[in-house]
Amino acid sequence: MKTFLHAADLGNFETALAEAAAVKNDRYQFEHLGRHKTALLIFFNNSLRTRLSTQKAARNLGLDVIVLDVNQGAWKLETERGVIMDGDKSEHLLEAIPVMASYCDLIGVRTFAGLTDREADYSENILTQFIKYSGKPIFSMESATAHPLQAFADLITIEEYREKRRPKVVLTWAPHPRALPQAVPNSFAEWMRAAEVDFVITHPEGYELDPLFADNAHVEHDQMKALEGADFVYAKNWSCPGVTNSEDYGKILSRDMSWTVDENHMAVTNNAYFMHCLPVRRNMIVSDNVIESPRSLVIPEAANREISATVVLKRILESI
Ligand code: AN0
Ligand code: CP
Repeated sequence: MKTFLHAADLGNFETALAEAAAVKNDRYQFEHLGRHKTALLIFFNNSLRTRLSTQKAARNLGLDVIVLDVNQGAWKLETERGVIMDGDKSEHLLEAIPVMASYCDLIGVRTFAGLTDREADYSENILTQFIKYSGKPIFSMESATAHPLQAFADLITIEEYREKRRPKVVLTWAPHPRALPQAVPNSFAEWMRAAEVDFVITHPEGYELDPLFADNAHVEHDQMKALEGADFVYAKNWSCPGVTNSEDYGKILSRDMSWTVDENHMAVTNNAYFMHCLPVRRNMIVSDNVIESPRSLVIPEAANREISATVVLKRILESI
């Protein structure tokens, strides 16, 4: 594996899930693979889970790890070519990428969507430059449009907890005070469409996800109707993807608190498990009672980030 961005990069899900189960059973069994190799994890944005779980995964594989927080201690980076660099940015990504690549064997990048320029975000303009100019395998740790390490951990979690062969999985939009990227719901939709589940998306009008990720997915705008009989409820806020109206890209179109997942919502499900990638704002996205209930999977889901990252880094190490 040379890049990890889309579900297709992982290949067959059954094989990947079997590998995840094997890794979970003995997470150090591939420790030899990373010997004398270094993973560089570059963060343009904040992180708790991705930062910790990916470092842990790298160590499981015997890798050395370097973590760089670009905004804390490094030079401010210009990312656009042709700019006269007379502002506060001291270094260009076009020099920084090959320099950083010279110290490592594989690179993880966290670079959120700017949410102002749809075309720049959906072309993954920063991650693409890393792929082009580093000469090293690149994996997304949430880039502009996708969060595949999260989606893989979600898939592993659903596989572990499903009580029937083909569970009903509902992705529901929920309100949030700030405009958030579409990366998590994009990847979740992409992965669930390829998984053995009945997948339904529910959101207010105007929040349609990009067909690149959600093409032909079943969308039900009536949230309560969508949740009926659900086995898994996956809540997440996202800003307007600008599919129906590109001028609304990155905007907050709804603050409707009736979408907050509470006990009334869970009551119409098939005693569903509750999922969220975290960090989560309580009583905006989900009520205290639901996130604290025995059916809440948010902690095991986060723990599975170590497993998804171990499988992905293992696959990369096997290819270099
Ligand atoms: C980010 C997002 O919604 O993409 C990260 C989630 C893993 N969330 C926030 O910025 C709150
Ligand atoms: N779920 C997730 O990626 O969390 P962090 O933003 O804390 O890494």
